This record gives sequence, C-alpha cells and structure tokens, in this order.
Amino acid sequence: MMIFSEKTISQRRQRLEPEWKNLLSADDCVLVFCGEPHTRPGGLDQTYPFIPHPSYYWLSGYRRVHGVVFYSKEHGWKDFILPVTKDESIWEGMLPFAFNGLDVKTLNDFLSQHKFKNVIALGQIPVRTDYAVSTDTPLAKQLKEKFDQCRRIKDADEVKRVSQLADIANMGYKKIRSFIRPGVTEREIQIEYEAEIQRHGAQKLPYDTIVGSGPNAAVLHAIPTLKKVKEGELVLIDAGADIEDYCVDITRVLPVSGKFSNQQQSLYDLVFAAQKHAINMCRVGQEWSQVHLTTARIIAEGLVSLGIMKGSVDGLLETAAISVFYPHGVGHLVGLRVRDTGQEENISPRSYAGTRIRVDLPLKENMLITVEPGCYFIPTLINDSTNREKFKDMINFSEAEKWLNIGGVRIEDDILITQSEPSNLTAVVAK
Ligand SMILES: [Mn+2]
Repeated sequence: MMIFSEKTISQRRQRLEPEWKNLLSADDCVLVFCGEPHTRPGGLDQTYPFIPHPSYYWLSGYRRVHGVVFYSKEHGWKDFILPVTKDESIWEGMLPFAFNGLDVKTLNDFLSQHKFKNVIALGQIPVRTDYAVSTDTPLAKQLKEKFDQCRRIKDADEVKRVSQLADIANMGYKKIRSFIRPGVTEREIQIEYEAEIQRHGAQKLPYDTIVGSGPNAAVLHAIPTLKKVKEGELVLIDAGADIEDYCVDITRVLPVSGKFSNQQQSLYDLVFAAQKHAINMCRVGQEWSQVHLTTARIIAEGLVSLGIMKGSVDGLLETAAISVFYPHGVGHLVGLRVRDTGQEENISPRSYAGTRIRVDLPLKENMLITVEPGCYFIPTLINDSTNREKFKDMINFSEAEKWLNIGGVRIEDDILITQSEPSNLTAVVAK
C-alpha cells in the first residue's frame, strides 16, 4: 500500500514541519484530506478511477480513500485511515493493510476532545465535514504555499521514480519508431505506445496521449484520429507514463518516411536549438520567464531567417507577433502529476511575448520542470483577420501558408535543476 519508505515520508514531514510551525498557533491544527470517490453521472454505484490528492499522497504515501493527515504543534503528525471494509474485501479482494495510525471514524471525536480553535483544511476538502474547517483564510493560503514550495523540491525517491518512468516511456517511443510507416493511423500509433509502456510497468497515462500527423501536428493537444499518416509527413507524439501519479511528459517529432525534408529539417533544427538553449539555462536562481523569452527570441530569429517573419526581433516579441507561431509557455513543473504545484503563486500571471506562462518563479535546486518549446502553423491563428491586420508588417502570411501541411514541431524533456549542470531525466528517449 506504500511505495515510499517510512523514512522518506518522515523526512518529508520533517522538511515541512518548521515552515508550518512558524505560522500556526498552539490551538490550531491542519488536516490534509486525501479525497473521496466521485460517482459517475447516472452511473449508480460506479465511480471515476480514484486518485489521491497529491498533497496528501506526498505527505502520507497512502492512496486510500477518505484518509486524513493531521498536524498540530502539540500533537505532531497523525494518520487517520479508513480500514478496509468487508464489502471491499468481497467485491475487490482488498486485504486489510497495516498502517501506523487511527481509524478515520475517530477523527471527529479526536478534534472535539482537544477543542482546536482553528481547524485548517488542505488537500481534497470534502463537501461536508462533521466539524467546522477553515479553507480560504489567509492562514490556509500561507500553509498551502509553504506546502507547495516544499513539494516542488524533489527528493531522491521521486527522482528515481521519474527516471524509471523515462526508461519505460523510452520503450514506448522505441516501439513507435519501429511501427511508424505510411498507412498506419494516429490511433494505431497511440495504441502501440500505450500497450508497450504498460507491458514495461507503467500503470496508466498521466494525460491523454497526443498524436498529430501532418497538419494535425499543429493541434497542441491533438486527440489521435483514424487519419492515416502519409509519406513525407511529420508526426508529433506527446506521451508520458505514470506510476502512482508520478510521471514523465515527453514530446518527440518523427518523419513518417524516416527522414526529414529540408523544409521540415529547418523547422526541427530551429526548435531543437531553442530547446538546447533553454535546457542549458535551467540553473539555480534562473527566472523561468527569461527562459521562455529566450526560446521566443530564438524561434523569432529563425522564422525571420526562413522569411516567415520580418522586422526587428525585439518588436516580434514585444508586440506578441511571435505567439502566432509559439502560443504556449516553454514548460511547467512536473513530477507528481503532469502539472505539479506551480500555479497557486501565479494567480494573475504576466504575459511574456504574448503567452501566459504556467510558472513564473525562479528555479531552485531539485525542481523538476519540462522544457518544451514549439513552433506551429495553426490555421486558426494564421487565418485570423485580427492577426492579419495587426501583424501585417511582421508576418509574411503568404509564406506562412506554405508551412500549413507541416503542422508544427515541439520537443519536450523533463529537466532536474541541480547545483551544477541541468540534468535531463528523459534524455534516454532519442531525438
Ligand atoms: Mn508538457
């Protein structure tokens, strides 16, 4: 029932505790909720697959519904767990498991017995509780922020798990390379990849696998279709692997015929250069926004040299013209779930070169972040009348139209920030 050792869990608690102690009064306590199963609409007793709230899971190592981690200055850490029921044993074959803690049914009594003034709820807060909890208070927000900051720093067990997932994803990507040929469908590529990674130990997918061939490569979250991939096309595959909600997030672009055309190669080289530059910037203290701006600059310079954009590169960034071809941020925190804790401190994130980036923080040692610049020819943006008017002096639209069939290129890896060189945990997947 636990994939992390008790030592790892206790080290995480030791790391978080001093941060919380500073914020809490003697009669405050914190509850971190795992969450409850959710009924499928009209599904009677059917529920969606259950995943624990990542904060709870990180802090406890348990994946059991209704679990609660309790903390107060006076009592320290306590685990409240729902014991396996007779029904679960009959229907699902679940065996009672050992846990160091208390039956969650005793939580209410425990709280009333100790008369906490302020019960702060974090994690997947239930719709109803038997006791009053505070959720949206300034204190709750501060506690959550400290929690997120702690969780962003990956420990050795987490890094090991993500590296293992990179090896698993690599088996899937290798399978695609041997499978891909004119006439197979995007959907078949997805199936081959997903079967292969599960054969090698992945439990599930961290996000819906993206396969886009030809013009579909320009659809940022392309759902694989029954379209057959054609000789001379590119295929963009953005696919991960997941074990117990830990994951990798990887994108590769492959030529169906095994070789890029000159035009495809020039686009690929451009994005690859931006990615290499960005990875090299992944160092302690680096502002993430600057990493994004650097990739936007490299892509803008490349598009100027290809005759697709024109004018000063500064202007292409300042006016956001570059976002017609690069409409997303350079990356996001990853690890425990595909969007690891990054957004909460960026409630009104600034726009950089026309794009809202998902993380607007300086990098710290042992953060894990994706680096995924891209350059696309998206009909909706290229044919947009406002863009045509606004950027008429900056974009050579008739030239851009010649690239619509190529779709786009994105290259994505997961980078661990270290005291020295950036560590590419997904480098094993060939580019
Ligand atoms: Mn990603």
